[in-house]
Amino acid sequence: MSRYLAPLICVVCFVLISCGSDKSTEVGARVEQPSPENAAQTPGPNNLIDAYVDAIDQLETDRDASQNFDGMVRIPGGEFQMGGDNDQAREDEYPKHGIRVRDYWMDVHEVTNAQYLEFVKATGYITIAEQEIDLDELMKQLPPGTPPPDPSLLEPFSLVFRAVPEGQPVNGPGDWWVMTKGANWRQPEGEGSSLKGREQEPVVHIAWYDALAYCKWAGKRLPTEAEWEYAARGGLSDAIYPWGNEPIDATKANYWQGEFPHENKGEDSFAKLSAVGSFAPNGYGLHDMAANVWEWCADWFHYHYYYDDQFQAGIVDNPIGPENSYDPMEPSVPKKVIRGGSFLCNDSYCSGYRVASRMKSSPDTGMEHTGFRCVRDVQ
Ligand SMILES: [Ca+2]
Ligand SMILES: [Ca+2]
Repeated sequence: MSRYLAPLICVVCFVLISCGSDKSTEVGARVEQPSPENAAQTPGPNNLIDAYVDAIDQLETDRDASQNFDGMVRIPGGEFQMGGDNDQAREDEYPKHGIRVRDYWMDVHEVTNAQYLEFVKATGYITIAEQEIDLDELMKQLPPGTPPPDPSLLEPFSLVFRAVPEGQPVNGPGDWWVMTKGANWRQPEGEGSSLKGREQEPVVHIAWYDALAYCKWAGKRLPTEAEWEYAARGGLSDAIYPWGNEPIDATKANYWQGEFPHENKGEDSFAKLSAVGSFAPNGYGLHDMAANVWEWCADWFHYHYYYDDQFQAGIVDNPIGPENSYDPMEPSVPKKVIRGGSFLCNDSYCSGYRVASRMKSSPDTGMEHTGFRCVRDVQ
């Protein structure tokens, strides 16, 4: 769900949901227009996107941070087959196709609250979830004549998970995602919550632009989707999970045990986030490539991207994703790729912790289950 579309649901009786676009991995790159197949329907908060990009442009890369390789591992480049490996794979994971990536450095952990705090202290950066909704921009997206929404709907908010009581009907994500005032990376569950004792948990409620801002300061970038999957596979060929083909269990990752979205048994000791590195690393020394939090990638999400002609012609070097976004579930909303699953995933719902599993989200929207990790080019 896009941040600017969530309040609309409260104002008018039509549902517009989800997220935004840019194939370039260059920090601060402008968001491109959506594909022709959805352009006519795409709402255009372009002034807002300009503001997000300008905020990133104004950040300076920190000299010390940009030379710090602590907590990173060099991923040896190579070839692999990208795409689905078992019958849980969804249509957008096919066809499998050959990819070659160069060497790169990657964070061994998801970016933590402590790391993001260091960035914010150094720069004064304010995340999107901490900002009020701009009434003028919101009104541009409403039908002419629509009365302004109640001012309370313009207050900063983010989306927080709430389990659905047993017996209550479930229609979709709107049943368990709650617009929560005051929820942001500093207050993950909203007003009254804090980061005390949670410094080593992954930072959440981070929009794609907020992740990009951190990357610029740290002299890093977001991984491409191909780099992310290559790294998640940890040197294994055609395996389902970062650890191989053994089914997931409570010793392997922080995911959801029980019936989603009703009962989380917490057999892995974590009902929500776990401190990064609480589970064993994969073959490249990377922790939590399966679950804990979804991780932003640089690429636009396009449902049919794997059918791109370039992939049919042979092995492709270092792909950077499609030029446009397309999600058939929400064609009006451009989205970026997120990978790896979260503490909310289980086999009955999304199995997002499979290395090939693809998901997507609006780049202006942070959520309680979405964070990121960074990569850096080898010089
Ligand atoms: Ca768990
Ligand atoms: Ca993860």
